[in-house]
Amino acid sequence: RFLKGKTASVIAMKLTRKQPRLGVDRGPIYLVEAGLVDQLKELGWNVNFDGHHQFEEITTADDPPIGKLKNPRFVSRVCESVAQVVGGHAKKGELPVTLGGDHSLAMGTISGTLDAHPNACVIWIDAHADINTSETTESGNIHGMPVSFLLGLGDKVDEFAWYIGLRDIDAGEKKILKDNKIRAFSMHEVDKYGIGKVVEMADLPIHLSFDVDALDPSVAPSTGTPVRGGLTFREGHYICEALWETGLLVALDLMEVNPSLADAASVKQTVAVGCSLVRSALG
Ligand code: B3U
Ligand code: MN
Ligand code: MN
Repeated sequence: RFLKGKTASVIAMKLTRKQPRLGVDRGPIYLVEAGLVDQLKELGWNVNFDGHHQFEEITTADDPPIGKLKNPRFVSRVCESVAQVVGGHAKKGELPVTLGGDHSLAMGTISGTLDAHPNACVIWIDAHADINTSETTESGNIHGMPVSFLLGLGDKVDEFAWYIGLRDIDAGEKKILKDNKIRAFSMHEVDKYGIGKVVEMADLPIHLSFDVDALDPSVAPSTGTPVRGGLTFREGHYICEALWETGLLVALDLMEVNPSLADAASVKQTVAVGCSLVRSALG
C-alpha cells in the first residue's frame, strides 16, 4: 500500500566490526551469490541490485574510541551513506532490502526509511535488544546500540519499536525498554501466546529489521553472537510471511550473517535460511 509497484532494491553492505569477531561483512556477498536476486525475480519483483557498497576502512589508530564506543567514526560514516542509499530507493516507492553485515547498519537503513515514510514503525527481530546507550554499553560495540541512537538516547518515543524473540538483555537495556514503554515480546511471550498473536500490530508502514541471531543457533549457526533457545525455522518464516500479508512492509534488513564463523555446511545452512526469510517477507 505504501509502495509504487513491485520493485525491490537489494543493497549489500560491507561493514565489519573489528571486535569481537571478524567476517560479518562477507555475509551479504554469500547471500547474493546464493542467488537471492534471481529468487526475488522469480517471485515477480523487479530487482535493482545496488551493491556491494564498500567503505574505505578507517584504521583503529585514526578512529579511537569516543567514550566506550568502538570505531565510532567509521560506523557513523557508513550509516550516513546507507541512510542516503535506502532513503533514495524508498522515496521512489521501492522496497529496500539491506543485507548485512553488522546490525549497526540499521541506524542507516531505518533513518532512510523514515525519510520516505515518516510514520513508519520498526519491528526488531533479535536475540538482543540492541538498545544500549553510550553510557549503558558494556561491550562498546555499536551493534548493541542502534535502537537507542534511533530513539534519540532516552527520548520518550512510545511504541516506536517492537521487539520479538528477545532473550539476552543487559540490565541497562531492560531499564531503557521499561522507561520508554517499548513493546518487547520475549521468547516467553512467543511460547505463551504463539507467534501469530505477537505479530498483530498497528496500521503503519513497517520496517522489519531481522537479525539472524533471533533464530536458534541450530537453525542459523553462522552469526557473531548466537544465543540458544531461539526462534524455530518455522517461527522465523511465519513472522516474515505474516508481515508480508499485512501489505505494510516498506523495508527489510537481514543482518548478522557471518560466513567466517562456522564450517561450510553451517554457512550454507545460514545463507539458505537468510535467503528464504527474505523470500517469505517478499511474498
Ligand atoms: N548486549 C550486548 C551483546 C550484544 C548485542 N548485540 C549483539 N550482542 N549482537 C552488547 O554488546 O551490547
Ligand atoms: Mn542485532
Ligand atoms: Mn542479535
